[in-house]
Amino acid sequence: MKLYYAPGACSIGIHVLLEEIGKPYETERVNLQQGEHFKPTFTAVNPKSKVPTLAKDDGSIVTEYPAIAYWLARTNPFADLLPDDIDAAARAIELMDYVIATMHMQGFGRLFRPSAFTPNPADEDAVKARGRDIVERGFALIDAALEGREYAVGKFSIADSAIFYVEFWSKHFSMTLPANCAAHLARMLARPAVQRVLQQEGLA
Ligand SMILES: N[C@@H](CCC(=O)N[C@@H](CS)C(=O)NCC(=O)O)C(=O)O
Repeated sequence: MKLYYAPGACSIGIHVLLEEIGKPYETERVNLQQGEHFKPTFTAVNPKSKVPTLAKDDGSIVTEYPAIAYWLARTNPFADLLPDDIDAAARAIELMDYVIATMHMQGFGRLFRPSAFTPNPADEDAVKARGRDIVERGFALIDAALEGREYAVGKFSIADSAIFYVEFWSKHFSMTLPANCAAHLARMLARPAVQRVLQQEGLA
């Protein structure tokens, strides 16, 4: 199994899941700043030019964070990354999808790359402000979901890996996380798997 990743990108959440599973895997760094993800060696693997991308042992490829996380959880049941209870499992997927589709793609997307959301450079500050609103509203919802819980659905699951990467990103934009999210981030940072990933990605 090989994970294509970029340091500190959303792929960090999948990297954490691989460390939590604990089986051997390879990593290949993709330099997004240098546009490596648009070069033929990478587009031959993932024509969508995105990380995370997972190459399975049989050579087939899985893309899209929720699909990779779900596949890892289902193929490694001993790691207990998705609850057996169907309602709790649906809740974990619901939270993960909200983090990725809304907070990341709509919110942080506007903050990282406002030019992708408007053809007019003069509008970019307004785009960023809208991105910040989406992210802050998202953290308020995640904070409520975490009330009285250490992890999103009680025990650690694929949802926490996604919540972790947006919490981690909040520091780039000097955001103050609401209390339950701040405690969740601290809890995640204390997990040995997360510490190993931060070391491996050069972010410790
Ligand atoms: N919908 C994708 C989003 C992945 C994504 O946006 N990855 C970013 C890094 S955090 C990326 O590869 N960006 C490169 C680009 O868009 O040029 C998923 O769920 O995996």
